[in-house]
Amino acid sequence: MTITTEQAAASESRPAAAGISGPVRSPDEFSPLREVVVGRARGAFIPSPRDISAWLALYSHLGAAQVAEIQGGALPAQVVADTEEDLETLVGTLRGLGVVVHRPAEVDHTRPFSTPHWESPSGMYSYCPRDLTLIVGDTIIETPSSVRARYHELDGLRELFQRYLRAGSPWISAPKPQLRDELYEIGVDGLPALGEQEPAFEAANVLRCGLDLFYQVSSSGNEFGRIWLESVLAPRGYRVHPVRDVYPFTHLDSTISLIRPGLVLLNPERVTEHTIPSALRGWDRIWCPAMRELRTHSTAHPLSSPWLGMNLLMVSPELAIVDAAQPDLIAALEQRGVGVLPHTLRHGQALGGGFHCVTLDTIRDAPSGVDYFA
Ligand code: DAV
Repeated sequence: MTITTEQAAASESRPAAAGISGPVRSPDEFSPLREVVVGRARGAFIPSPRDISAWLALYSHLGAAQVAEIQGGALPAQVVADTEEDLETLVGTLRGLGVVVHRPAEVDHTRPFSTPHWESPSGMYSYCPRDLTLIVGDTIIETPSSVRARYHELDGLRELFQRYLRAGSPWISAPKPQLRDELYEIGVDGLPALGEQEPAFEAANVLRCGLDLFYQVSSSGNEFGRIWLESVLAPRGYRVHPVRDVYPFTHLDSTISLIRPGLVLLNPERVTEHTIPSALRGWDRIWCPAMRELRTHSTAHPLSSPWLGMNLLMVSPELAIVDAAQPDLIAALEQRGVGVLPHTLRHGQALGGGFHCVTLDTIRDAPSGVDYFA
């Protein structure tokens, strides 16, 4: 029997045997979840803020004298063990709901590397798969993080993305940033800031809602990064809405959470009536109740604020995975008819990642190209 070129091409584009149900398809933050990546803690290394890109990303609210006292380093064994256990519990819940769960391959983030412009004494972690990869509809987009230590972080997801590519998913990357010293500025306040020399942003600066994306301009995403993203997505019919002057520090997902079409959760310390992105003004709002302090402080310098408690994962428009330590938020969601599965990440604040951060939804049951703001 002879095989035609078409048949050969078709067999090459079939999902490679293991584990995936087809190409990626995740156009929003809330449609029923089918496939997801859950991060891991093993192999993590917190980069030293002596590197200005790490200072900017992790401690940009602290002055030079304070960061001089912060050592980077491997996580204490107990933090790794607790976190692996909490992530396993999350994986068990998701699998119990019928969701296919992938994990990043093990990567040793303690290894140094360099480019012609700088040396990084280490990598960082595979704890937050949300941070560096943006799934927009059927496409995998690697984003240009401004953090030198994160340059090779996606090594742990390469094999998975190759499987999706074989299944037909376009997989692209922003121009690899050079991350030269000139990209980082020291403001008049003595604190580091992200410049505009080249496009730089992390995927977690973005929230997706069908044809609309919200892009937070902050120390982890510059205007040039927004321009690059728009250059790729606008010709495909997407609108990229800048979110400015809301939260200068880092990602968007502890400031705004899209719960379901027509319902948004807002951080009352960061967003006001005047700064709600105009596209979301017609939606019902939940102003997030004050956060209870998270239980474990495994470090003097946590990588995120207590607002990490509003960093939730929507499993469907009716079901959320939320920090068990935030009963007021859970009650507010339940009042709006959103069911909650309370979960725990004991060291989430220390490691800078809640349930949205530690996951990357690759397949949701959603039609593509929905205009939620028509
Ligand atoms: O402190 O609100 C959380 C970062 C989540 N990716 C914060 C930042």
